[in-house]
Amino acid sequence: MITNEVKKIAHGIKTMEIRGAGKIARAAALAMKIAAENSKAKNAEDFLAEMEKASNFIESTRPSAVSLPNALRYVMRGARKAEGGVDEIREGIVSRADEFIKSSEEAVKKIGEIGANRISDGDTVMTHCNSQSALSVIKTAFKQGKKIQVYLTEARPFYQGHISAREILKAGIPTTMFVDSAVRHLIRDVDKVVVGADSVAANGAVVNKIGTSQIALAAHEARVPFFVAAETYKFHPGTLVGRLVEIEERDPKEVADPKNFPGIKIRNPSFDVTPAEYVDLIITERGIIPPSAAYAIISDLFGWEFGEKT
Ligand code: RUB
Repeated sequence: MITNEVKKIAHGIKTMEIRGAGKIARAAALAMKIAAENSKAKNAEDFLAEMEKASNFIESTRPSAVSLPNALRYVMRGARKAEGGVDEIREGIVSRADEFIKSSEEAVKKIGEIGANRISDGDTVMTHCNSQSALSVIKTAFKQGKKIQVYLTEARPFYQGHISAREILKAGIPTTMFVDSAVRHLIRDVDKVVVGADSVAANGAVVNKIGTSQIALAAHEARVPFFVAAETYKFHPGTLVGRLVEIEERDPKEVADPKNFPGIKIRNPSFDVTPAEYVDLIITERGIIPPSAAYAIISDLFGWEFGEKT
């Protein structure tokens, strides 16, 4: 049932109070759990129809992070696999939602441990936007005693860089922030770049916060290793059958009020695509992979999808 609490979560994702692909996915799983627990459906068919409706409603909030539909499908699979009536299906949904939330939190931690092995003492690490997985790598390396510093962008127009700055400073890591357009100028001071991902395509291309592909380009030119920290639920099954990741365009007012520029058209793409050739490696909870292994991850993890509902 789409309760007020479910609506609140969906609204939170849409307005970016809840943001970042991992947090969005966990919030979606929680919303499904709440929807299942509050359903008044009397039979399995009605219950499943209600859950499908809730899932579609939550999925419609933001289009670029595949972690959202992947989390919803993971939870809904619990319902489809359950045998019996409403109670059994409800239990299937609730347990899969709990399982997703727990394992996705563990994945972020694991990515930190694995990724930290690629950070050296004395490194200056650049990051962009606010990615829990990328920050997990940075914070874990620092906790291991590596004397690192962080360079980070503001991430205009939404300034998620400010969120990262506060988080990194709280961890006690020396931090320098600059405008997004300073990346090419400052990349010469950087040893490694670590960013997160909203979606990873079968060809190894990475969708992440707008500006990521420019950083990758600058890093490539300056021979600075470019790492992507991404849980496997950020890999996009649809890309295996030729679907494209939709790039969200947000309200132009986040950039500037069009009223102040009569006649202007303002665009606000929120994500961009970094081609695989600019990505040195992807740090997943299953280990470090080259972007060319994205196909194998997707077919291994999501192969079942193509025999079922995609
Ligand atoms: C957030 C963003 C993050 C990824 C990964 O964009 O691009 O880099 O979502 O984050 P937005 P995480 O602020 O528009 O949601 O590693 O936390 O899942």
